[in-house]
Amino acid sequence: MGHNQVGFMTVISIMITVSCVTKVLPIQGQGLVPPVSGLKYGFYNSSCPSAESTVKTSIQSFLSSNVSQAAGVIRLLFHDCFVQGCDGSLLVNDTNGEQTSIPNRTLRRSAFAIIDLIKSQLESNCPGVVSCADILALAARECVNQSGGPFFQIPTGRRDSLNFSSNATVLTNLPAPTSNISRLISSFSSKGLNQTDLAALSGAHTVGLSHCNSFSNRLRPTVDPTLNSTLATKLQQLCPNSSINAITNLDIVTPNTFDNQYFTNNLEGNVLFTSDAALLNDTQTKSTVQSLSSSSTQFSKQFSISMIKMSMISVLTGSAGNIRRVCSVLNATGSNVATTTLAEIIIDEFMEIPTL
Ligand code: HEM
Ligand SMILES: *[C@@H]1O[C@H](CO)[C@@H](O)[C@H](O)[C@H]1NC(C)=O
Ligand SMILES: *[C@@H]1O[C@H](CO)[C@@H](O)[C@H](O)[C@H]1NC(C)=O
Ligand SMILES: *[C@@H]1O[C@H](CO)[C@@H](O)[C@H](O)[C@H]1NC(C)=O
Ligand SMILES: *[C@@H]1O[C@H](CO)[C@@H](O)[C@H](O)[C@H]1NC(C)=O
Ligand SMILES: *[C@@H]1O[C@H](CO)[C@@H](O)[C@H](O)[C@H]1NC(C)=O
Ligand SMILES: *[C@@H]1O[C@H](CO)[C@@H](O)[C@H](O)[C@H]1NC(C)=O
Ligand SMILES: *[C@@H]1O[C@H](CO)[C@@H](O)[C@H](O)[C@H]1NC(C)=O
Ligand SMILES: *[C@@H]1O[C@H](CO)[C@@H](O)[C@H](O)[C@H]1NC(C)=O
Ligand SMILES: *[C@@H]1O[C@H](CO)[C@@H](O)[C@H](O)[C@H]1NC(C)=O
Ligand SMILES: *[C@@H]1O[C@H](CO)[C@@H](O)[C@H](O)[C@H]1NC(C)=O
Ligand SMILES: *[C@@H]1O[C@H](CO)[C@@H](O)[C@H](O)[C@H]1NC(C)=O
Ligand SMILES: CC(=O)N[C@H]1CO[C@H](CO)[C@@H](O)[C@@H]1O
Repeated sequence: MGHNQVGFMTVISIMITVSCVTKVLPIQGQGLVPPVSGLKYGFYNSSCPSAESTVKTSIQSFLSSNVSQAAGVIRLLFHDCFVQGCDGSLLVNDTNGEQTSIPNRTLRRSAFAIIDLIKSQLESNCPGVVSCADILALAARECVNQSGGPFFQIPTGRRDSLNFSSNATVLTNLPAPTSNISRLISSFSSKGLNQTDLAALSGAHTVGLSHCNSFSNRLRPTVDPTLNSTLATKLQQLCPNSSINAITNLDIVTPNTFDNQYFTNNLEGNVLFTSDAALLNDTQTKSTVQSLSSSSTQFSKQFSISMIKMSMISVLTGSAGNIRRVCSVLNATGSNVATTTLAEIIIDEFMEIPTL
């Protein structure tokens, strides 16, 4: 073997080594937030080494047809975690469950379908190993990064709920878009999230859509004076009365990019909900809005920290709960059939049904 060939073999073997090493992704930001008891960074390293990369590549393919899908998945994590913890209970499709409550009526069916399909892929790679609650947390993490936001590690090891909450429980746990600042602070604080987390996480409204219903309280009977008057005029044209429930972008400047634009919009009165504008009514949340508006680096870091914290609310770990076979169906029901289909991702209801 000549010298060159040895060199060549060495390069090949380095490449092989490097590609083996990079299979388990370097843990970025692992130290940002210590995991709660029972969760670990890289929980599936040995039981299902492809878990995180499968979620990543699946989300890549779903977003390649329309990046707007990212917002639907990110919102699911918020709704799952705030109601009975990040336990996949929201994902269960039942006519009496969490999905039927008022705040859930604007969750995207396509987002539920995305989670069901990722689960079915993981069930063929690693049967019975990866929970729906973890898939949702990892999928939301990917959606943030793949729509332009930061990448951060999420501790895993969540288990799935054996039940789901009543629609009345959902209403008491999720703050309404008409909430004032004291209601928002107490809601987040009851989940272990402080004012910095509240302001940073509200920055998720840098992507996605809203129906007129959700902000019509700021247009009628009188226009909220804290709403930017140029935006108020546009929204009145879009939503002239309560029978029109059109949709519009949450971020009026960079609607599909996960950036810190939401905070600048907020300071200019250009956010849709009372709950967004209310962040300026508390000195602590206001100062977070100001500093995240002026630094995208600080936004990336604080949003990552707060998302990790949110993703650990009241998790089931160890031998609690179970690992559901199909995310939209409780194990006990026995059925193995997902209630969602690929067609629901391709035909996003936000595209085909402009009104509720
Ligand atoms: C602070 C309390 C919050 C309130 C009151 C709130 C309320 C809402 C409302 C009313 C909508 C629009 C629904 C519609 O009319 O279609 C919405 C959309 C959205 N929310 Fe929030 N939200 C809050 C916090 C969060 C958090 C913490 C996250 C995630 C970290 C989040 C992520 C989203 C996303 C991504 C959308 C767009 C969904 C889509 O396009 O499908 N929100 N939110
Ligand atoms: C999984 O692997 C990563 C990267 O080597 C490591 O940082 C992490 O601690 C591991 N986690 C577990 C639970 O083995
Ligand atoms: C809860 O669900 C029931 C039946 O599924 C429905 O009749 C009721 O209106 C819902 N309540 C709320 C608050 O969404
Ligand atoms: C729940 O199941 C019903 C059919 O039983 C279906 O029409 C609906 O789209 C499903 N919802 C979700 C979120 O998958
Ligand atoms: C998305 O994550 C990758 C690491 O996986 C990182 O290099 C990239 O900068 C992230 N995107 C943004 C916009 O931060
Ligand atoms: C669901 O189960 C959990 C324990 O895993 C329990 O704390 C919760 O109260 C139950 N919720 C309902 C609606 O039964
Ligand atoms: C905030 O809203 C709650 C109801 O959600 C109400 O009880 C409270 O009086 C309001 N606070 C202020 C300062 O308006
Ligand atoms: C919120 O909690 C974080 C730690 O998670 C801490 O760094 C921050 O100072 C707290 N903010 C407030 C306003 O208490
Ligand atoms: C209203 O929004 C525009 C940008 O759309 C901004 O230039 C203007 O300063 C805002 N007005 C106020 C009072 O903040
Ligand atoms: C903020 O407080 C002011 C005065 O205290 C009030 O007029 C305004 O409605 C509040 N805004 C929000 C969004 O709660
Ligand atoms: C869920 O149901 C399947 C099929 O009955 C079973 O094999 C599996 O062990 C169950 N998972 C858990 C953790 O209960
Ligand atoms: C992407 O989806 C959104 C909402 O679902 C829709 O408004 C938009 O037109 C779609 N974009 C493309 C390029 O299909
Ligand atoms: C996405 C989702 O589950 N939406 C449900 C919300 O509640 C309505 C009314 O109960 C259901 O019809 C939707 O399927």
